[in-house]
Amino acid sequence: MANRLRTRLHVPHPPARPGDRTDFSYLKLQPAGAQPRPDVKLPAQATLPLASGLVRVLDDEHRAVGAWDPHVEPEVLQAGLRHMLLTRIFDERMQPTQRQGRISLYMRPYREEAVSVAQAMALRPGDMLFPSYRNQGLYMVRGRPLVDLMCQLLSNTRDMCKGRQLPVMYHWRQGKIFSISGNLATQFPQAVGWAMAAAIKGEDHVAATWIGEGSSAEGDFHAGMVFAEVYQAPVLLNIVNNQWAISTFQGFAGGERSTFAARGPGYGVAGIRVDGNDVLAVYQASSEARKRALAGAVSYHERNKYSTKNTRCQYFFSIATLFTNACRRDRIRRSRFRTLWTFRAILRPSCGKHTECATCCRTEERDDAGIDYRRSRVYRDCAGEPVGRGRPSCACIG
Ligand SMILES: Cc1ncc(C[n+]2csc(CCOP(=O)(O)OP(=O)(O)O)c2C)c(N)n1
Ligand SMILES: [Mg+2]
Repeated sequence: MANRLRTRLHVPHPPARPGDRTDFSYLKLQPAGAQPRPDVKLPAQATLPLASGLVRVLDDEHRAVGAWDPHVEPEVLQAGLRHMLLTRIFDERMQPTQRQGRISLYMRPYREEAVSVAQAMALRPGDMLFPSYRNQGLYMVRGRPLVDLMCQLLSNTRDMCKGRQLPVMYHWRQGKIFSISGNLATQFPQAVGWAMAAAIKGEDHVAATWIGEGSSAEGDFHAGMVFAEVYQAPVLLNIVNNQWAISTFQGFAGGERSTFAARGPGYGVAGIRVDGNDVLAVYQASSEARKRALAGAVSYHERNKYSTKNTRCQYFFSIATLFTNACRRDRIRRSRFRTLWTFRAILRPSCGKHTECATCCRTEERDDAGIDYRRSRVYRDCAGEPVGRGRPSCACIG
């Protein structure tokens, strides 16, 4: 009896606790250009090396290297940069607005811009998108006016959801962006269902969806994967792994011993793990995933981004994609193109000092759009004085 075996419950241990120095040394990375680019019709089970490795194009000197370099035109790169900066600027205005108490709920796309922007640019306008709350970049690429997103966040009279949804649960029927649900991961089976319907109708469109790595622990994730594989639905399934899921780390979602992308081949869905901070890698992987989706094969794609606290992954197939953003650096800030685009070029000037000044959030469209500011609380300047319609930007700079 002395040698009796006893089971032992394993509870994943987070690499750091609040206040500790963040340590991402547990992440398995690969240098840029290290991954080969196989044919898009590679059998799903043979994609395991892609799903366990990491596709990167931009090296540490910001040079594009390796087989996954999409060799896109400079105009495309500039458009991508503009969309990412617009997303960043939008976020940097909305986050303080939420902290001021003017928005009841807000979720940041901060440092995850490339995930949405690059994939939206690789997709076609007819493709249907099923986002999470951090995919504001999709709206930037598809051209939704910022003022519409702001009004939804502010729950004012021009809220597209008419007050029936929480802030950040945007949608856009004309832009083919499905509404966000507060119940995590519901978009996974919804995207698969849309893709199945598209296949029944013989369309040449795919669906794409994004969930966080924490959400991938939901049952909806597994249901979506099974249906996608069984019916070879033309859908790109992305798991965006930012290493955190409100208070818990990725270990509790099943990311302790293998990558999220590696789940794909187990379902019969091709998987690929991509650096989600690498806009070129995401763009190329998404283009290939789209081709694979339309060809009727299944792929599963993960993106991993780790920066200060955030890493993202995504799945796609031909179905699914899973990307992984895995670069510590913030490429937007370091981009040498950054000087091309400033706040002033995109939004109206702010006072420069008072970053929390609500009127600094005003855009050209706001006055023209005929919004009823009386219902919105965002019409005071940083000194607390009411600002009437037509006043130029922040009262601090007159
Ligand atoms: C079904 C369900 N469970 C729990 C929550 C509460 N919740 C909201 S966001 C979140 C964390 C999600 O983490 P992750 O999927 O990694 O996405 P991230 O916020 O990191 O992008 C949780 C647990 C919810 N909204 N829905
Ligand atoms: Mg997360």
